Amino acid sequence: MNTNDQSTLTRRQVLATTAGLVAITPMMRAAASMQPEHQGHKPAATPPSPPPTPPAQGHEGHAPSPVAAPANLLYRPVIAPDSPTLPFELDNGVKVFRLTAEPVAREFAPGLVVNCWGYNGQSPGPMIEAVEGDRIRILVTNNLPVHTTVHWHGLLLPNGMDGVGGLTQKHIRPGQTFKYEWTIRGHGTYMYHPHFDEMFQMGLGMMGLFVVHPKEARQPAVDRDYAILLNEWAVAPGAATPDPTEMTAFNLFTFNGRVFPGTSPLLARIGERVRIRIGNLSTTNAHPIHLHGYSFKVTGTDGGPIPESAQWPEVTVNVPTGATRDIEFVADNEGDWAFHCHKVHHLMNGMGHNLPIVVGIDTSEVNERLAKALPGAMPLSVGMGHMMEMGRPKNTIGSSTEGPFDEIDAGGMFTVLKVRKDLTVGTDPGWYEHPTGSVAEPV
Ligand SMILES: [Cu+2]
Repeated sequence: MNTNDQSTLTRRQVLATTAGLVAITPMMRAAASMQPEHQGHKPAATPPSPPPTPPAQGHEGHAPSPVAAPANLLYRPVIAPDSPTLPFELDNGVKVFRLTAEPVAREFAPGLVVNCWGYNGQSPGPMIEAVEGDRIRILVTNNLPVHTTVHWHGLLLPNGMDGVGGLTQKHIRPGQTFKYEWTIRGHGTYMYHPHFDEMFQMGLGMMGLFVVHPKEARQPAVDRDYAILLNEWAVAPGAATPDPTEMTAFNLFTFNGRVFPGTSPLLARIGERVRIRIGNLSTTNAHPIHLHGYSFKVTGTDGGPIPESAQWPEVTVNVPTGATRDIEFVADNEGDWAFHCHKVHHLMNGMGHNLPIVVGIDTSEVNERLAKALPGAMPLSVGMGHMMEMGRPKNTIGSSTEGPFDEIDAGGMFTVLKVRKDLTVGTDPGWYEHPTGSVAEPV
């Protein structure tokens, strides 16, 4: 299915899932097709999943409010690449969101599908987007075989809405629906996740982004507002279910539940101001996220906006687990710029961990014996050609992708910021065409 078909399907889903409560405007149509979508989510066969939620909306100009409601709904929608935004209904001025906790199958990239737990057929769950001062109601239905709760991470709320199982509320038992309702204070980039058996439930992928816009747009206003949730997973080669008891040896690292080359690019036109919101709910690791070609400023955390006088320039922002960071820059440097975690193991897709280093050693005899004992095993010293002959365990992918010049040696937490003079709405511009004489070459 190509990108355009996806956009059409998506708009139909918007209409179907919101059943007349939300008017779809021409601006929203343009916006919905702005960012190419991978749509990797595959709802599990059992239990039945709700209809797929629509993808994040785009941002060609200030999108008018999708709902006939107060003027404070005017905001530039955030795009969470490869992940949808949760639609809502209005009930007497209260924004009503619905989350269903359930098992889901998530395609991390073509050839790699992982059995997760998540919300509304997604891992991460759909992004919740609201405005400071909103009265919100979130109805959480538990379609898991175990108890759960939802904690609204970083949000300033009444204690009884904080979602800590046993401490501030009863557990949500299988089949039950709980109501969380409060008036939003503060604004920024937040997250949500269970606060019952966190190790198990978050290790299987239960988490999502929660963005709150200020009542008055922050200045300088941004033209593009992206959001990415970081997670790490332990999925044994050949398996499809993560091991949530793993504490250190993770082998898959995702941006919004996708690994490179499955991650969508971030797009910007020359001169646009770009914000990228980065949240981390990994089990253990902080992720130092690095952007090439730019100096940016960290403008906010899940504690709120950082005053301009306290911002300093960076090219890498470390995002601890249980924290968010907003970065901003003006896209004034054309090209295809790598955007990735700087822990080098987090740029690999599941292969090569915990193997002895055998560079420089003649391993031919060892390899033959290993191949007999462990068919499909892949010693580190084999070349790419040899690797293809041996094949790889099922449900695993490599960490190299054909690029415009040579193979790109990356997987995991990696994507590309594509900055262009011109962009066609809804279309990936392809690889950057460098001006003659501007590329490093042999002499
Ligand atoms: Cu990392």
